[in-house]
Amino acid sequence: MHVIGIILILLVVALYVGWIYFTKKQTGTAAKLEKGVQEFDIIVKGVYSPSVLHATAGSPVRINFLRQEDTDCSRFVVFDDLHIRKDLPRDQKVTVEFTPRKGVYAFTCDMGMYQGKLIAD
Ligand SMILES: [Cu+2]
Repeated sequence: MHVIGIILILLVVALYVGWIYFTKKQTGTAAKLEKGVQEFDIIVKGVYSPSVLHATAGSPVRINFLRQEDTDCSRFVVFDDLHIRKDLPRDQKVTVEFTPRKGVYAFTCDMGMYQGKLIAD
């Protein structure tokens, strides 16, 4: 009986630690606040960096993309759920603005090779 109790306690602790680890991994890069707008700067070069953004739902977000490469792959950034597709000319800041609801907003290049997401909660 004692053994089962100890196993149960260990299981609960393991689940708790796993949950903390999981939610921490999901957190992503925090915004800098500019007059109430949650602002992010993303460099597009081989990947989106940062690629995971963490925002507060219900307040506006501004994502600034700066593409520092010539490869055609990353020429466009697409937010499928929002029906946003933007051209990213090299070395020009391109801004995407929206107000997220609670959820995850994925963004990719046209072919889905570059991947990023904004998590709003
Ligand atoms: Cu691509």
